[in-house]
Amino acid sequence: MSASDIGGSIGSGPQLHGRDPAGQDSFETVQLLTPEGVRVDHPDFRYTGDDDAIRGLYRDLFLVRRIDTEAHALQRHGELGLWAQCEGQEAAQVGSGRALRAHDFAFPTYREHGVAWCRNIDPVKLLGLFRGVELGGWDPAEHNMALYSIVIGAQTLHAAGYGMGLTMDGRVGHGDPDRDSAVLAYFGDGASSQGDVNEAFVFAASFNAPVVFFCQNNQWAISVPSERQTRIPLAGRADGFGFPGVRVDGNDVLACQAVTEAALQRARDGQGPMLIEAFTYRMGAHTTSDDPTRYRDAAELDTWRGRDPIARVQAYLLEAGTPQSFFDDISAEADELGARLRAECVKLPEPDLAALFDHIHVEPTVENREQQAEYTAWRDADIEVGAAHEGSMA
Ligand SMILES: Cc1ncc(C[n+]2csc(CCOP(=O)(O)OP(=O)(O)O)c2C)c(N)n1
Ligand SMILES: [Mg+2]
Repeated sequence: MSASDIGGSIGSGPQLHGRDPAGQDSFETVQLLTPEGVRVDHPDFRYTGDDDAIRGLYRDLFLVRRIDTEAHALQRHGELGLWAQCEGQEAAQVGSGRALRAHDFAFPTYREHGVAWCRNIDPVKLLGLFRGVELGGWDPAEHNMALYSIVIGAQTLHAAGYGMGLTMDGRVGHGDPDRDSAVLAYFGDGASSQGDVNEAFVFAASFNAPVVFFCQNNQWAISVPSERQTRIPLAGRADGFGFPGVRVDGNDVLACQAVTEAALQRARDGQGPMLIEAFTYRMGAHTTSDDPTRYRDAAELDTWRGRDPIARVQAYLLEAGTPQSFFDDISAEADELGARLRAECVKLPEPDLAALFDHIHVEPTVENREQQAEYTAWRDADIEVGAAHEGSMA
């Protein structure tokens, strides 16, 4: 099976960036909305929504960016220990996230704030993890989205296993939209070098699992550029594993949604895995602990600012006659969301550390209970010593 079976093909495509040491620009890239906001046709992939749907996507993109900006500011104010920005990757995340159906399941990394938004996860829950007061933040079964994975690539194996389980449970290939399901596994260009990711590809291919592997190639793995991860475009790797690979303009929300919808449907229909490489750019730092000015050119960032995923949707909508009041309303909604995030972040409750022991196994072992008792005895003694010490100082 090759990429051309589903529409992706190797050929000349739009030049999307300046650095090209690995021949990256020679792989066809699916694009349906240009950086100038002009809709273009593709022979194999079509965005089927109307302008109202595109206005909905604009709202998603705009609010996700506000979540990211607010969380970044909260970290700088000392309210979060860390934040991993998704600025620049909103289209890849919202486009793919909106392609999911309610009963599909997503496996994210730590940067998929736009996907969490599409899975109806309250962004305050994202802050809990980065504030260090939550072990995860949400119930994966409630949202059909796993918790963030900091262990690079590990979630792709979980996704492959979950996909194999869907097949065993008879939830693939019945032509029943209420029953057939697929899995969307996110990972980065750096993660593509991990053994876990390659093992997940092998398992998913061998068992024809309904898994769509969605690689956000944001061109950096902390300070390591993507040309140190691969000498061929990442989408081309799929061929070696026996499933199709398609590269999509990751800053084009329409193309990301159209390609992911096609791949998920293919998986639900029982045609097995597929790799999507969303070619995008990490506009921010790796995390708030990183300083990208030490390893990348300011000019590169400027080039990619010109391909902003939100600006092109706005340009299209303005040209299509969307009134300014629509954009003003979304902006006001974003202000409200930002204010809520700031207010609720600082009110997040401190965790009861003794409860950690409750979550190690479904049924706690005798050892778990003993350790919990030992911890609470130590904690309470410490509190008493502290209180006595305070008393003696008075
Ligand atoms: C197994 C493992 N190895 C190393 C790390 C340290 N680490 C954290 S992020 C990162 C780079 C990941 O890059 P990429 O996959 O491109 O994702 P991005 O951060 O660009 O979204 C590394 C090496 C880790 N978290 N887990
Ligand atoms: Mg990366």
